[in-house]
Amino acid sequence: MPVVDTAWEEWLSTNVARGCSPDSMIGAMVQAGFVTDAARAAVLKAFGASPDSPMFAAVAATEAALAKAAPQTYQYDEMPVARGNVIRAHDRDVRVLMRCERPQVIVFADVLSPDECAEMIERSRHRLKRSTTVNPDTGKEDVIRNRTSEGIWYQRGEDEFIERMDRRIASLMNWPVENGEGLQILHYGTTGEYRPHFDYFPPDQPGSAVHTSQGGQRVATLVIYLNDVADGGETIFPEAGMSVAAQQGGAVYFRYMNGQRQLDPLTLHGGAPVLGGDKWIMTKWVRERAYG
Ligand code: PD2
Ligand code: ZN
Repeated sequence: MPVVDTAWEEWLSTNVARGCSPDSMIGAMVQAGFVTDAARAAVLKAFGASPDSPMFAAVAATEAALAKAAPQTYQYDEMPVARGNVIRAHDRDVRVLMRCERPQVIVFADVLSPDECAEMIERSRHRLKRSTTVNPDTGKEDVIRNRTSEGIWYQRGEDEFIERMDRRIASLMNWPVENGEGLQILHYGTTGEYRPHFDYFPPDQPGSAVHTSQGGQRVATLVIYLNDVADGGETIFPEAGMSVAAQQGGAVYFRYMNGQRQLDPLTLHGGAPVLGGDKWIMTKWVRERAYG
């Protein structure tokens, strides 16, 4: 980090004499690597401004306006998921295949056994109905073209089998089981897809309030693949240039809300069109607080 040495002192006095504004000089020093506090102090000293002078107040006002106007960049804080290559998740060892820091994505293998995947599919097959998405204006569930799949919801802890799945997933995500929504099963036939979207409820859209009133915002998702997809059907992250192939029992985790409640736009994601065979997934969304 630079310091205010004789060369910087000369630069400061020259720029004061040239009639430069304090804001432009502070900006130039920050660009050169100074922290804002140090740059501000050096510039105001060069102008001979005392803390109660109008120049002090004017600089503070400009900084406040800039901070408000600038889009806040998402700060990547620590993920809750445990470190290591194998994670003990409640009753099962889950293998980690890949971790990405920006956006925060983890790919797992063996979250469910082949028998558990088959059981989930068989339980769901006869209960399917066409999936809906949330209309951002009204907050109501709409059947729309963006999501060509059929799905059902299971209540959290609905029976012993579902409860075991809920507990394993909560342990893997390292997030309280009470903060999870009920599991959702989705089935896509050939050509079925889910166009890119965010799983969080956009804060600037009126329909979101209905959904966040209970449990708050969604913070992370786990998509578990219940079958091998013959062709296509990857989970895609277009902003990150990444895709995850659907492999039975495997899963993709992604986290989009940090501890400061910022939301990560790099988690834009979708389900690519299924080109051969069909695709079954089980999704868990988790909230900030207890849900349901
Ligand atoms: O089916 C998928 O891979 C997928 C893609 C994007 C699922 C979801 N989102 C979801 O359930 O939110
Ligand atoms: Zn999604």
